[in-house]
Amino acid sequence: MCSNEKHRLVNLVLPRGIHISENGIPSAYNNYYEKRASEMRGFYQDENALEEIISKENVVVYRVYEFKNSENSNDLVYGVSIVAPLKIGKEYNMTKGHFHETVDTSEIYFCLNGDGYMVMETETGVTECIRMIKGTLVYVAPYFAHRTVNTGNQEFINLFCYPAHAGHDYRTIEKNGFRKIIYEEKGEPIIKDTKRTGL
Ligand code: PAN
Ligand code: ZN
Repeated sequence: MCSNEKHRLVNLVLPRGIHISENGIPSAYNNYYEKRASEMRGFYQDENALEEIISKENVVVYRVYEFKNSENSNDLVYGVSIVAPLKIGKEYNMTKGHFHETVDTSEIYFCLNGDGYMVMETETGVTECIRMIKGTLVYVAPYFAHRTVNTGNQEFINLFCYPAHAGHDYRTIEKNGFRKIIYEEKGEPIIKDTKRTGL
């Protein structure tokens, strides 16, 4: 079978161009989700500070707009995540973070706005925290759990793209947390070890 015949046998997904405006919202997407403060219980160090935020106004802490066409390994998922500028006690706001279920898949993030970090670690304790400002590209290598942290005072907006068969394992981080967190000290973000260091 020649290659131009192959596509007739599968459901053909058409190429697509979208526009991402200044506020990060793509002109088209087929999946949207948001996390409110109440869905982040157990993720931040200061539980009381989180409860205070929830009781005042259960704010949206981050939003994700994406295109997901399939879970095929030859396909890509792409979209934008927007992390609100917010501190929970002294800790900067962040995404939950995850390993990919297919743990040897990688991902690209490209910062469109704001100031923050990509916090990454492997199961065995190799850690990397990379500062991201507008224009920074981060390659999240295979085997690295990853989360974005907003250390600035604007929305932290990132474009992401990953293989469609990657899948998400949230359980490991939910249970163990990351080994590094980003805290505010004297008005500056610092990277701190959590109780969970090493293996
Ligand atoms: C991103 C993330 C997105 C939200 O699409 O899913 O930034 O973060 P959480 O998934 O940790 O809630 C990605 O890394 N996908 O693989
Ligand atoms: Zn990911």
